[in-house]
Amino acid sequence: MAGAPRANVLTYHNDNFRTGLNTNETILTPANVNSSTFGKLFTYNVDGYVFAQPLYVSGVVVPGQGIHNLLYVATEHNSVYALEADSNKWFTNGVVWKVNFGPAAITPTNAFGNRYNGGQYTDITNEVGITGTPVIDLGRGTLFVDAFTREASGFIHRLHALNITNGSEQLHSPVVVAASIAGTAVDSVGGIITFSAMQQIQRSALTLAGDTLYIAYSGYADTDPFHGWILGYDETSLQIKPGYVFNTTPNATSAFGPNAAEAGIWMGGGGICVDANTNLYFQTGNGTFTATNGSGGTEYGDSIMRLSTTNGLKVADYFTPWEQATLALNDTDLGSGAPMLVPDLPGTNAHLLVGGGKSGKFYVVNRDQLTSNNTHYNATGNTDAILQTFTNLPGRFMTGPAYFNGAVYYSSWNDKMKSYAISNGVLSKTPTSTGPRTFAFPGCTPVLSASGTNNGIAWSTAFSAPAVLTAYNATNVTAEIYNSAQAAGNRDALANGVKFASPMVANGKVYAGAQFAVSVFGLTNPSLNWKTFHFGNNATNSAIAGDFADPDGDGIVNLLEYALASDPTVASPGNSLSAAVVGGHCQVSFNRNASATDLVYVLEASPDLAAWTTALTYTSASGWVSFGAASATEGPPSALPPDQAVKATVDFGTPPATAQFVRLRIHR
Ligand SMILES: [Ca+2]
Repeated sequence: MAGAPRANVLTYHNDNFRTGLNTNETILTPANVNSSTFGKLFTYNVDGYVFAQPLYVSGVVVPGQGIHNLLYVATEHNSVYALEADSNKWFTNGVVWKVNFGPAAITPTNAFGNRYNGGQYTDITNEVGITGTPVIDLGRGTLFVDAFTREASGFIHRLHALNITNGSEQLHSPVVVAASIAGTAVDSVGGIITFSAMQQIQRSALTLAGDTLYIAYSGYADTDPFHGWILGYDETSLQIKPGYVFNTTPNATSAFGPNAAEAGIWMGGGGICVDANTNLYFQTGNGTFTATNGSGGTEYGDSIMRLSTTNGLKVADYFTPWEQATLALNDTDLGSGAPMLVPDLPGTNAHLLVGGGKSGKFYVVNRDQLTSNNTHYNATGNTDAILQTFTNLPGRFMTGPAYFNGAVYYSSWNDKMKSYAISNGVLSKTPTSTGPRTFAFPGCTPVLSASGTNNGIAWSTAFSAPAVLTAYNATNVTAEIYNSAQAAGNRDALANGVKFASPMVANGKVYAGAQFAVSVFGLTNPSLNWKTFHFGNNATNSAIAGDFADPDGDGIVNLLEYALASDPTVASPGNSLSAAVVGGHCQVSFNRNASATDLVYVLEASPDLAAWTTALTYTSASGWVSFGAASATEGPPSALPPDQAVKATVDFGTPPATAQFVRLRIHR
């Protein structure tokens, strides 16, 4: 499968619908994800908690260092790491580059976010730096991230645009986040509200739509005054585009009580959703609501919003649950959970949005018109004019949904992994299947991996100490096919968890962030990994994938194709092995497969083809070992795992007295 698609994960939950779905996964299947063949490969220790979902770019050419899949990890210590995604053997312990943006805000603190807990901010400890998931523009080779720093002048949010190859700041970067908007709200001065970094947490994932970068903000533990803000930056100039500032509660005065304004954008770390017409969808937390039909009100607490973006940010539609006043009064944010846009399906109501909130309700909405007859908000009744409302969740919905093959997956607090089939714009009334594990606070935020519509797996991370990575056959989530607590001796144990963490799957690996760590999971046998990549479901069929089979009929058996990083499914007579006399020495070159860590390479010499002596060996554990005058040099990888070719050149040293024969022997 030379043409097997390579996945990138450039934004939270894979796409701007926030489906969490990667359909280019050709290695991991329900058959091989179990604790016999799948597990933790290694862990990257990092300098802070990893709230942001890790991102991933396949095939980055690092100058002078070859081609690599890279993992991008942001921490609450205000660092961004680019890490080798497949092994920590390259670069320095796998770290391609790391940048730090300065001191994060140490917590607990009474300096900000001090409304609850005896005046201490404790929601995110032990520091607040980077919380929202960054976003990558692959065409520009740029990663955008918001960092929160504590400086002599106070607390600052800065937008950084980093070169994904080397971590350097791109042109115009960084910029201090600063914004204002007309309004008469409690914190306004002279009819202007000014963005206050200390009052606003950057919690939700960053969003890129066209050439506009959206960054949304909320409050630290509901500490007033704060608002929901969305700032739309031109990604070239890193300046806010005129008209691209939106405030959820711009005119909330003290007439609305002691907690006027608010309506933050948290969404459990989820991202603003974007449809094909670049409309933005998001949910707001509790706060002032005045947008009763026909009132002209501009306050949108506890609402699902659609903004148009064609001429600045404008409210295009909204849905507010009938009980919004109660939600606001009891800190029962709708916006604790994240929405998802459902990919278009046949039948009626092809354009769906699903999402839930802290009230324990889950909503299915027609995003072309969120409410029937544009009711928006039912001020006098106790029903909502939307497609469907689930009222029977076991707990608060504070996570995000995911999608695969006509089904929605979600779990609330104290809930289980559940899948619901979609038909004609509604979800099945009861789950299509339900998992066995109860997820305590805050529930789980699933992601899905699949090869097209086959081999679907639903993944999630349980927030616990340690965190637990779990996997389910997506077609029927009844059975947990894997969890990281199964293997003996804590083989697969994660670090302690962080709230709302969502794992990420790309190209045969699963990445799970936790406290001070990101762990990398995959097939534990590199040979099985290679065979599955090339032979799919035939990976364990010895007639096709066996070491001494030659399914492409080129005379090179699979073991040698594996060792030399060639494609076993495309006939390529000949191989990368070549010999020459250089400076009077015999030199042999070949492509060693750096992913074949289970193989032993033995270079041998003989004067007569009868007596062979070992000149050099290569093992993953010891590298090249010389048994005499021979030496080896290697270049950087010229291809991606699991065919990670590196050109090895072996010099046999002392000129032979007579003719010399050399050979390469491969074994496990
Ligand atoms: Ca072959």
